[in-house]
Amino acid sequence: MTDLILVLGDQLSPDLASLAASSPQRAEIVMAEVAAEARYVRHHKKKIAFTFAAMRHFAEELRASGWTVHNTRYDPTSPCPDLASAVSERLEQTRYDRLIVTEPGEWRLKQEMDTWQARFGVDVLICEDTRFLASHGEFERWADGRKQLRMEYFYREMRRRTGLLMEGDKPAGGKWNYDAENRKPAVGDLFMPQAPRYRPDALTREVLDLVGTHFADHIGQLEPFVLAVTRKDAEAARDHFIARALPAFGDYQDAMLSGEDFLYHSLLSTYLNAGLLDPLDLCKRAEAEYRAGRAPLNAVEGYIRQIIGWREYVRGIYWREGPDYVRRNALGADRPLPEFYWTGDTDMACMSAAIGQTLEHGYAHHIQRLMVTGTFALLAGVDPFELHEWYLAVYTDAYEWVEAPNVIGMSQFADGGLLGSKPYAASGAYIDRMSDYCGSCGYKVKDKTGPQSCPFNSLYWDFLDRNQGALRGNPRLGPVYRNWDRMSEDKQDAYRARARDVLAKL
Ligand code: FAD
Ligand code: DLZ
Ligand code: SF4
Repeated sequence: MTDLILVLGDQLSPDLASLAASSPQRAEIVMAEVAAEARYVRHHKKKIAFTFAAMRHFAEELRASGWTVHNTRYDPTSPCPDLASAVSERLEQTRYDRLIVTEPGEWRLKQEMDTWQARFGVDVLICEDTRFLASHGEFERWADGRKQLRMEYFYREMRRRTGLLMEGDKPAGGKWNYDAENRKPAVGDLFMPQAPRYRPDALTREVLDLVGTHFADHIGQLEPFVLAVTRKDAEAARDHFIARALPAFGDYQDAMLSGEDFLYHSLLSTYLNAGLLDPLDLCKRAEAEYRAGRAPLNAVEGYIRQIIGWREYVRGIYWREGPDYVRRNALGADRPLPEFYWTGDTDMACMSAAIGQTLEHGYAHHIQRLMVTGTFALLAGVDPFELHEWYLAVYTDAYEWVEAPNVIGMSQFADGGLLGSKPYAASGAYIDRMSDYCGSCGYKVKDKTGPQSCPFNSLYWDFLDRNQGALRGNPRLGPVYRNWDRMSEDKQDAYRARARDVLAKL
């Protein structure tokens, strides 16, 4: 046998570059469920179960296509607790001329793999991950020499390159971006799409038993487990979204509603990131709905922008900025992450809802991640690295390449404004406008200060006050600081005092 191909838990794609670099006649595949990957953060139980179950089903899929696959199942007493030892064990058992991998999605593994050729004494071929639309080189060429790396301009390049929603060289409908139409608050409605549920088969049940036994110390609820773990079911989830939710995706993209954990979101990031779905194929299917008159342009453009725009752009930033990106802390925030992020046990209705559903499903949608749990941590001055580890652990779609720029950059402004021109700081009024949470909250969103006032209100001004050195010169915050300056000293002190109380209770 000439080649050994290592396939990782988020590389479950038949057209993976490392598979295309060899063939079933020349290569064997190794896949390994290992403690190091399952435990490097306290991953949600559903995330571990999803990964192991999807890996096992993919191993079957590969075998059916003629590949020989060695997939080692998780065993807490295994002498191979990490990927390197799993590879090394195979190299000891059989002579291979080459080890082939597709580059991983995190710096820590990439740096390790760069040492493998010397360490194992075998040629190592690390293939670029062609499942993304923009290669590293293409992103670098776009970014080099620009003063600001604005997602919007990158996105337009991607529209031109893919031809998605283009009429010749013009954007469909005459505008590139229909975001302004996508900020409607939602109202409960009996006909809202229900998230699809997939019944675990025997292979998945074995994994659920294993995770229940060996990862009881990890966070989150394991059951009910209804995620798709096969390509076929992930494709059914994709078709369900396109038929049921896509037409209203745009209108309610930023909305939050008590008891409705998914609204009109696609719930497909977990499948996209693990390789069960192909991003370009998904976007083409969404575009076809617009062309057929079944979904409006604001919905389809908004959806496609998230995928060929944001998803590709944050990945470009992650690899461009290097392994220390996750340690950036431009605002010097150092508060420990409040314990209630791990339990959901807080009187703030918005935080309790976002964290509660995160612990239940391993899922919260974008505005909950950005404007609820993210904004609260930003305002409270939570250490961005601790927060990053939380986001990486709790979401079933989380890998550093996509999680870190969203947390360190977009949500916490810890990279000093690479991703966003100003921090996503907001008072309770934003959450009140976009959700129905405040109606059932013990705090009063209209109260600015005082013991019942919404914590977001005083923390907002306290955050701006505390961070004047870093933020006052930001042109987009000029009007906000002018409002602060116009306030009486008594009012400013009342905000500071209430913020002190809130922070002391954390
Ligand atoms: P939809 O609302 O249906 O969006 C469609 C798709 O667009 C998603 O499936 C996703 O693939 C892509 N997308 C949308 N927004 C982004 C974005 N900002 N960055 C990258 N892709 C995007 N996304 C992850 O995939 N993994 C993460 O670990 C992750 N962490 C995040 C942390 C924070 C603080 C924030 C603000 C956002 C994070 N996101 C992350 C982006 C986004 O919240 C999720 O992609 C989305 O909520 C997934 O749910 P969905 O599939 O229903 O998305
Ligand atoms: C997330 C995850 C988990 C929980 N377990 C494994 C595993 O046991 N084996 C494996 O190959 N991959 C796993 N993964 C996904 C990896 O962590 C992921 O490939 C890296 O973080 C790079 O993106
Ligand atoms: Fe959240 Fe404040 Fe509204 Fe309560 S009042 S739900 S804390 S925004």
